[in-house]
Amino acid sequence: MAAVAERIFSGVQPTGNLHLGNYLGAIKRFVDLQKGRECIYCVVDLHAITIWQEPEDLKRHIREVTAAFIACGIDPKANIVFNQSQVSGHAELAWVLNCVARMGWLNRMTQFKEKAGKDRENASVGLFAYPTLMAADILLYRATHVPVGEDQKQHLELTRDIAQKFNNDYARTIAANGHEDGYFPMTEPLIAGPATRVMSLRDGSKKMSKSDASDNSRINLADDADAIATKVRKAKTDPEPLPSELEGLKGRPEADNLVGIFAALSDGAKEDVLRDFGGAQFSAFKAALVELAVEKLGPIGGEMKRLMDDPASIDAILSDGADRARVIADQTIRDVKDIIGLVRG
Ligand code: AQP
Repeated sequence: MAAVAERIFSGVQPTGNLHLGNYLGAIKRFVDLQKGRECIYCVVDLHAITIWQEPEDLKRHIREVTAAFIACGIDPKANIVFNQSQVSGHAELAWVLNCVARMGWLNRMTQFKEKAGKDRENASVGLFAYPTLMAADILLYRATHVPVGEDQKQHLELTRDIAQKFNNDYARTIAANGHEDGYFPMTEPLIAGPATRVMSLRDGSKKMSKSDASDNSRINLADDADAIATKVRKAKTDPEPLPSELEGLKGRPEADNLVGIFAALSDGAKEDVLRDFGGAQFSAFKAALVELAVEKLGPIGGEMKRLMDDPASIDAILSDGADRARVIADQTIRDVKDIIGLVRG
């Protein structure tokens, strides 16, 4: 079976507090990419349990990410939207890829080092193997492109290394089973735009993150207009007015971050924002940013709440998506078994 010409895959973890970084770095791009392409968007719940999740919270967060996908504009009929644990192929292929990936490769992953912190001995094995599960998510659908934020670049490079090694190790049986040019594609990351790495509103050197202890560090997709306004007004800045040229943002991480957020929310570039606000004080710029953020995010939060009031409908969307994902995934698992020499009934 030949690989499809272009297939998009990406995922978001249901770990709560979906934020502006997740939206601008990932979900907004999922929406833009869906036109005319085959897109598979996954709530990666098996990734979430690599760190402790309260069972009741996890269920709610799985539905919340699904609601966010739909509220942001992803069409679950035209695309495949589902949660990872409903398609067993993810875990099956992850095991195979664990046997392809090398310890040295995983030892270099910076996200594991950041998330495990100093207490590495106490981190779950799943957290260490997280990147091979991510490779499995992508390769299970032989996806050609993956829209992600900047923080996932290293994991995408690893996915390519794993795909390459699999294709090399099994070149003979891949060809014998009728697959030309290797079995897995060399998946391309899609990391573009002015907000591929949205930073904390409290510290311009730290990524905006769900797990930051300070809620004021992030704008949550579920925040109402008042919360958005308060957080933007409290966002850390410096005493200088905004520059008129990109060059002037160098060494000013907080200013750079707010300009990037404005640009992404207005579908423009940082240059456009500086053309309009160069020389302005932060008080004026922040007021305009609040207005824009409320205009763009307010309806998303409202729609998420509406969808969350009907969990049965969300579950039906996930179930339908999983049925359609399984058709592709099962074929890959059959192919992989044939390629690596496992007997199947
Ligand atoms: N700050 C960010 N800027 C741009 N993109 C971001 N993403 C995450 N944070 C930013 C992108 O969002 C997608 C889904 O992320 P995820 O939930 O699967 O995992 P994550 O990257 O671990 O998210 P967080 O918020 O940073 O969670 P914690 O605090 O648990 O570590 C990905 O495409 C990611 O690049």
